[in-house]
Amino acid sequence: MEYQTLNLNIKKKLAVIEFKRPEVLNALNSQMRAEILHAVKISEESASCLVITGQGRAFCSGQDLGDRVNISDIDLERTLRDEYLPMLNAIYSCKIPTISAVNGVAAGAGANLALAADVVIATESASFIQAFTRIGLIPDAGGSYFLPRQIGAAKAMGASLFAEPISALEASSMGMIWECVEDKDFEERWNKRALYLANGPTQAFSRVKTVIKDSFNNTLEEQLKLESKLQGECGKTFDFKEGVLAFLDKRKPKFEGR
Ligand code: LHQ
Repeated sequence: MEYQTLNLNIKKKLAVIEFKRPEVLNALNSQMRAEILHAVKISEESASCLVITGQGRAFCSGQDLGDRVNISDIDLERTLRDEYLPMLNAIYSCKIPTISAVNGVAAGAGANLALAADVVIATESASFIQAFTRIGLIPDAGGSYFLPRQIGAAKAMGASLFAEPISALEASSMGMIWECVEDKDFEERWNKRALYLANGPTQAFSRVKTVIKDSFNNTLEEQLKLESKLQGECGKTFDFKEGVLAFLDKRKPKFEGR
């Protein structure tokens, strides 16, 4: 598939999706949603880690509000159900670790798309805006799911009602994202993190995702059973043996993802 709204670059087990509509701060239109869905699926099949980032000064400004004619005709329920839902599900349920490298402002559905990834790394000058109520809407694109889980109901409520920009530093200290990095170090940092994940014990990484995400729906007993099952599977991998041998030999492990 030839993409119009993004670049997909897959090299050495690392897939990078870069949004490329900088003139509208990488706002999401219908085509872009379809292309993101496609690119995530391809990445999942061909790489061991996926990074999502934006070209220019923004990560993503959410729904494309540019088309005045279409915006008044738009069927929000259908758009969310048929276009946003599959795209967000693909990111959230992606089998390989995902990183949102938030290079600038992330607003509305753009903020929540970022939060759908496993790890969010933001540059110091980036910000997150639950912009929805500014235009008379509620948080969508998973915002009402991710925010209470990540920052608790009180902060989720304030972020949604006031729709104020939350700086990357604040987002990091309130637990919305993994880390905020100085602008000058940003690209090097996310690349380093992504390569670490792409070349690590990927069998364990995929099970880390399952065990953390499923914990929200499980009792302690169910969770302990799930840990036992998945740890049993990890115990049978090459990477487990390699990890232990490397520890005993006092050397760096050479993981193979099997
Ligand atoms: C844009 C956009 C944009 C088009 C900047 N669209 N052009 C789901 C289902 C269906 C429908 C409804 O919504 C949803 C979910 C949502 O995502 S709702 C929330 C939609 N997003 C927003 O409300 C955010 C709108 N953008 C902004 O508030 C600002 O642009 C932010 C705060 C992101 C950045 O502000 P500035 O740094 O001051 O930049 P700017 O506003 O000057 O924007 C630069 C250009 O980008 C400008 O175009 P121009 O031709 O004047 O240079 C904007 O019109 C354009 N742009 N966001 N979402």
